[in-house]
Formats: sequence, C-alpha cells, structure tokens
Amino acid sequence: MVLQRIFRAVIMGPPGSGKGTVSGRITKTFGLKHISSGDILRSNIDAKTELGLLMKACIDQGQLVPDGVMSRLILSDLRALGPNSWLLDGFPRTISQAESLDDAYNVDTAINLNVPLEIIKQRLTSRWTHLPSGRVYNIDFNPPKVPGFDDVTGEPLVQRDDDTPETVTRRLNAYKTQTEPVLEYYRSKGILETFSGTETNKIWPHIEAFLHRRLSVNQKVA
Ligand code: G5P
Ligand code: MG
Repeated sequence: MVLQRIFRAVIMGPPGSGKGTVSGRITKTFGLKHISSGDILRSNIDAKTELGLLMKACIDQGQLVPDGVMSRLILSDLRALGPNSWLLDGFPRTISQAESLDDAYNVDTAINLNVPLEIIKQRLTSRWTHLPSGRVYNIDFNPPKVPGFDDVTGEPLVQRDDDTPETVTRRLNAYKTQTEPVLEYYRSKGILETFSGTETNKIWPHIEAFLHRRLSVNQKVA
C-alpha cells in the first residue's frame, strides 16, 4: 500500500505481547518505517559505546533506560527519517517520553496489544532473536527454517540476556508501574486502540482491518 499522507503510530503492550511480531506484519503490509527502541538500544550495546554500557546495565536488570537518554536517541532517529510514515515500537514507555514525542510530532494512533501476563513468560523464555535485524522467532510459534539461524541472512540467532525468568518479572513490574499510565494518557487523547487476545494470529486480522480503515480514510482526506 502506498500512503499519500503521513501516518504516525506507536505500538504498545507488555514485554512479549508481540509488538515486534505485529510491527513486522504492519511494515510489510502498509509500508510504514519501523523504529524499535529495544533494537536501537541493543545495537548501541553491540557497538560497545560508553552509553551502551549504561544501557546494558539497565536492560539486564529489567529497568528502563533514563528518559532523557531515551528521548534524545529516538527523536534523533525520527528526525533522520524525515517526512515519512512510521511505527514506533517500545517508545514511549513513560509519561515523560510520551510528552517529548508529542512536543515534536502528532501521533495518529496508539495500538495497544493486551495479552494476558500469564502466557508472556513462556513466550519470552523460548524466543530466539536475530540481533542485527530484530527479527524474532519462537520455538513453538514461528520456528526458524533451520534451528538456530535467521531465515533471511542465515546468521546465528541468540537468546536475549534479559529473557531470563527473573528479569522478565522485573520488566513486567516496570511495565505496570511506568508504562501502563501511558495507555491512560493516549486514551484521554482519544487515540488508543486496544486489541486483546492470547494469540497474535487471531489479533492480527483485527489490527490489519483497523489500519486499512484508518489509512483509507486518511487517503480520502488527502
Ligand atoms: P524491548 O526490546 O522493547 P519489550 O520488553 O518491550 O522489549 P519484547 O520483549 O521485545 O518487548 P515484544 O516485541 O512485545 O516483546 O514481543 P515479540 O518479540 O514480538 O514476541 C515475543 C515472543 O513471542 C517471540 O518469540 C514471538 O515469536 C512469540 N510470539 C508472538 N506471538 C505469539 C503467539 O501468538 N503465540 C506464541 N506462542 N508465541 C508468540 O525493550 C527491552 C528493554 O530495553 C529498554 C528497557 O530496559 C526494556 O526492558 N527499553 C527502554 N527503556 C526506557 N525507555 C524506552 N522507551 C525503552 N525501550 C526499551
Ligand atoms: Mg520487541
């Protein structure tokens, strides 16, 4: 789909709710640029910069990276994208981050994946990731064609350091205390769209239909 008007969305949900998986489908179907805060942080860590070390300490403890660092990083990447449609995955995660984003851009919609917390832990401990691209696999849900290797590049997959059961518990706590208020923030602005369920394949058709509706309205207005 070629968009005639700029469309800017954020995708939210607890760790393991499927933000990365659904973002992959949205970018493929609708051609939005995908920016994942977690992928950006992990590539900084990989580059072993001083800032990367600070970020790694936060992530490995299941804590959020400080707002100032995070907002600067994401806003500079968004600026580099120029006048394009995009989908932000994993940002904003605090009210302060949501306000920094609002100061710079008009967000059209906030997609919220509402997946029960009980099933999330199991998903994360069986996740395999291709770090350079952020592509994710799961032993049960979407296994790679060759076990341990990325389908596209053939490069090795790894398990994220923060996918241990203890760190997942801390990440879920951070989500409840710091990120859930952001849902309320977007609800009060009238742009929150919540999709509930336990399986991505069942949630996805609803998100796809919603975006088709939103984007065709956008195009008529354009
Ligand atoms: P991230 O990288 O943003 P999280 O914790 O928000 O990490 P995560 O873990 O990346 O979110 P996800 O993207 O929501 O999860 O989920 P996913 O990867 O698509 O799916 C999870 C697994 O389930 C995969 O293996 C997938 O294949 C499988 N799966 C999907 N659907 C199904 C299904 O229907 N069934 C089954 N069985 N499996 C399925 O952030 C990491 C850290 O970076 C820092 C924080 O420290 C954070 O903890 N950070 C920030 N700090 C401050 N501010 C920010 N804005 C920050 N952003 C990141
Ligand atoms: Mg993710």
